Amino acid sequence: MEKVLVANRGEIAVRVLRACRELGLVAVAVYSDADRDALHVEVADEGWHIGEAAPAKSYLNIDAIVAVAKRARADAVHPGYGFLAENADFAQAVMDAGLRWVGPKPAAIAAMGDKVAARRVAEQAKAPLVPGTVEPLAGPEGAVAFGERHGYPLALKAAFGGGGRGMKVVGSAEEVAAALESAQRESKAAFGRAEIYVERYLDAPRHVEAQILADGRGEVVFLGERDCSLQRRHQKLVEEAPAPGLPEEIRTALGKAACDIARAADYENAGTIEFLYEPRGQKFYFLEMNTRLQVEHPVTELTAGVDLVHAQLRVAAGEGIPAHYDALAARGHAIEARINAEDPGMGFMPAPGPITGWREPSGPGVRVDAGVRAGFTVPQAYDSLLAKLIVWGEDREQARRRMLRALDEFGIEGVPTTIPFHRLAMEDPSFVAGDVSTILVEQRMDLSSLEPQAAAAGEGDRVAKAPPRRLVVELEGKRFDVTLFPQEPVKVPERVRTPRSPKALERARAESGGPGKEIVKTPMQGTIVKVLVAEGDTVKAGQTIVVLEAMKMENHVSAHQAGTVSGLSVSEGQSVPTGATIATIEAM
Ligand code: MV4
Repeated sequence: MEKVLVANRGEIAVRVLRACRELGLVAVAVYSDADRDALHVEVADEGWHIGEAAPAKSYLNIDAIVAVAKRARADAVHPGYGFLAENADFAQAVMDAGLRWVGPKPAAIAAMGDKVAARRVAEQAKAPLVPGTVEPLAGPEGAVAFGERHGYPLALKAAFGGGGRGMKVVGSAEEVAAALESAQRESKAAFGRAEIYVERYLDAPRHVEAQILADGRGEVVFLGERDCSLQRRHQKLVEEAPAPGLPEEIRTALGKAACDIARAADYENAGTIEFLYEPRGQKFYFLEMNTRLQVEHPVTELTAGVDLVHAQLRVAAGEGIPAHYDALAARGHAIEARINAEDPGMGFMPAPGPITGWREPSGPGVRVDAGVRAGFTVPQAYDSLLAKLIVWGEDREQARRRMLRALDEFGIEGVPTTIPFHRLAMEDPSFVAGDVSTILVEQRMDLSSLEPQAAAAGEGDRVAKAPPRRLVVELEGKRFDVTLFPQEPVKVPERVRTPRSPKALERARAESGGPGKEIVKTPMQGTIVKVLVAEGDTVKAGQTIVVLEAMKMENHVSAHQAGTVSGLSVSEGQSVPTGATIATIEAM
C-alpha cells in the first residue's frame, strides 16, 4: 500500500490525509466545485476534481470516485465518515476495482446498516439489548402486544434508519396505529424502506459508545468508551472520554460486549458500538453499531494514547493490531467541542459563508482538527462542522477548564459559531458535576442568554491576514496550484453590523423599508424551495413568505409586520445570496 485516496472533505479529510503523509503514503484528495479552495486539497499530495458541489455529483458519486482512484493509481481508499463511509456498494466497488478498502467488509457494513439484523448479531453475541423485537413488525398488533407485556412508553424505530430519524415514542396503545403509519411513511421517504421494529423506550439515558479495532482474523481490542450524551436534535455537540462516573466493572462489561458483537459481525478495522446507559440501575443496552471512524474519535486517541487513523491504515495493509493495544488503560480525560457554522442564539441555524478571520487556540493539551481557514467560504452544500476543539487534562476538571480557556482563544470571524453554546455547556452545573444525559441540552440547560451573532462579521480586520492567492490549473481533471503571497494585507470588506437582539433586528428590518414598509430579506445564502405568497396578498405578522434551504435545512423566512405583499422578487428554485430582497410588506 503506497497511495491512498481519501473519499471525503472537510476536517476528516484533512485528518486522514495527514495520517497518510505521516506514514509515508502518498495522500490523494478529491474535491468538488465548492471545494477548489479547501484546506483538505491543500494538505494533500495530489488533488483531483470529481464534480459539482451537490453531494450526489461528487462526494456521493461512486463511479466518479472509483474512476479517479484508478487514474491517480491509488491502491487504497479511506472513506472518512458520512458520505459513502457506510455504503456497502461503495466498499464493494472499491474492492472490485482492485483497491484496498480501509474499513470493514461490505457484508458487515450491510448487516449493521439493518438495525434489526444488528440486534440479532448482538443477541447472538449475548450482549444486553434494550427489550424489543428482533424482527420487523408485521402490523400494529405486534407493538400493542409488546406494550402490554413491557409497558409504555415504547419506541418505534426504522430498521434502515439511524441518527434518530424515523423514531416515534408511543405513550399508549391508542397511539400505536397512527405512530406506526407515520414511522413507516417517514422511513420509506427517507431511506426507501418501511420496516419498523419496537423497543421499550428508556427515559433520559446516557449515550455511551465503545471504540473497538478488529484485525479481521478474530482479534478485537477495546480502546475505551466515550460519552456523547450532549446533543440537540440528534446532532452531537460535546463528547468526552472516559464516560464520567462509569463504574469500572460496567466499563469492563461494556468493552467485552462490544468486542463480542464485533467478532459476531466478522468485523474488521475501526468500529463503534453504541449503547444506552441508565446510571440509576447501572445497566447498559446495545443500540447500534457504526461501521466507520467517528467524528469524536480524537477523545479516544488522547486518552488511550493511540492514533486511530494510523491503526486503520495498518490494519487495511494487513499489518494487524499493534501488540500493546490490548493492555491500554485510559490516561486522564479528554473533551471535544464541535465548532459548527451555526448560530445557537437563532436555534442553531446553519450559517454558511466566508470566513474572514480564523485564529486557533494552542498550548498544553489542546488539539484543533479543522477543515477550514481564513479566506475559505463555507459551502452551503455540506454540513456545518468547521473544526473540532479537543482538550486533554489530567482529570475531567482540568480538561473542562482547559476547554473554557481554549474556547476563549478561538477567534473566528465572518460566520456565527457554536462557541458561545460551548462556553455555557462547560459551566452548566449538571455538566460540571458529570451528570450528563441525552436530554441535558434540550430540557435542562438554560440557553436563554445566547444571543444572535449577526455581528460576527466586520470584526475581521483584527486577525484576517491576506489569504495567499492561488492560481488553480486543472489538466484533465488533475489539479496543480500556484500560490501568490501578497505583499500587503488585504483589506477585509467592511460589513454592516447587525443589531444584536432579535427585537432590535426586527425593528431595523421593518425600518429599512421606510415608514410602514418592511423589506423582507434572505437571512443567509441558499435556495428558495417554496414561495408561499403572491403579489398583492395580505399577510399576518409572523406569516411565512418563503422557505429557504441552506445546508440541507429548511428555514422559514417570515414577515415581521402585517400588510400587503409587493415587489416579490424571488421564485422557486432560485439561488439567493445573504441579504437579498425577497419582497416588501406594506402596512395597511
Ligand atoms: C432510544 C432511546 C430511548 N429508548 N431507544 C436516538 C437516535 C437513535 N440512534 C437511537 N436513539 C434513541 N433510542 C430506546 N429504546 C433514546 C434515543 C435517543 C438518543 C440516543 C442517543 C443519543 C441521543 C439521543 C437523543 C434522543 C433520543
